[in-house]
Amino acid sequence: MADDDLPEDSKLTRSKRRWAEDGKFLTGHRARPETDRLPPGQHLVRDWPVLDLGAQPDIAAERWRLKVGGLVARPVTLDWAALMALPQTMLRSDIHCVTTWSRYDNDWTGVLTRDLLDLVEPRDEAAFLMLHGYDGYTTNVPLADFADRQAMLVHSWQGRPLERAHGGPVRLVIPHLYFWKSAKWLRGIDVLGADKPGYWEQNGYHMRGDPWDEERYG
Ligand SMILES: Nc1nc2c(c(=O)[nH]1)N[C@H]1C(S)=C(S)[C@@H](COP(=O)(O)O)O[C@H]1N2
Ligand SMILES: [Mo]
Repeated sequence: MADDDLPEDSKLTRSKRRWAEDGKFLTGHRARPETDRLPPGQHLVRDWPVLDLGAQPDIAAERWRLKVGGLVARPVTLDWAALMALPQTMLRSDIHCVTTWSRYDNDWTGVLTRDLLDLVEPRDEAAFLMLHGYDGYTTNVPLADFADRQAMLVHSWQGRPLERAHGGPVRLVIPHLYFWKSAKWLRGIDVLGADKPGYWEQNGYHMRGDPWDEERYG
């Protein structure tokens, strides 16, 4: 059946298929044996360290907004109710921080970045994103990494609301990249055609940050 015959609500399916054909979602995910679970140079911790620029914004869920704009067909500003109205997903994943700690088996609840992308529909030229936190933090990420199957906008951890210190009410989690890419207190996403460095990237950190390739510094 030709694309033109599809009903209007199949537009998203169509754009997903197109992205798949373009290889936009091919992030090089490899199935890793358990012995490869810990990336090189990392050690395991059981607690969950807090790392940020020092100011932890106090954003009540009712006041929280996420503005998504740039190279998208449908820019949106989500509030808490709109986020909760999107499909909710639970995923377990590991954290790898560039300061060498890793933490296994974090149970996250939230919205898959793919479900957000379905809503805003990135344009063909879209290739990178800049993520903005309420504390002024920024970090850049390729669209393909943001769209990874395990990446999500998270509001709960181990079944409880995400603590303010860890980026509550809503943070990003991109488990296959170093944790500095996972912006806390998420308030904005700019979809861009070209890459540009965020806060840590301007200070020498790697533009992509793959832990298995030890992309720590640029
Ligand atoms: N908004 C915001 N997000 C941020 C940061 C920050 O300073 N501000 N720090 C990053 C860094 S360097 C790390 S290691 C993780 C730490 O998250 P955690 O405090 O929940 O462990 O958040 C990342 N996201
Ligand atoms: Mo970090």
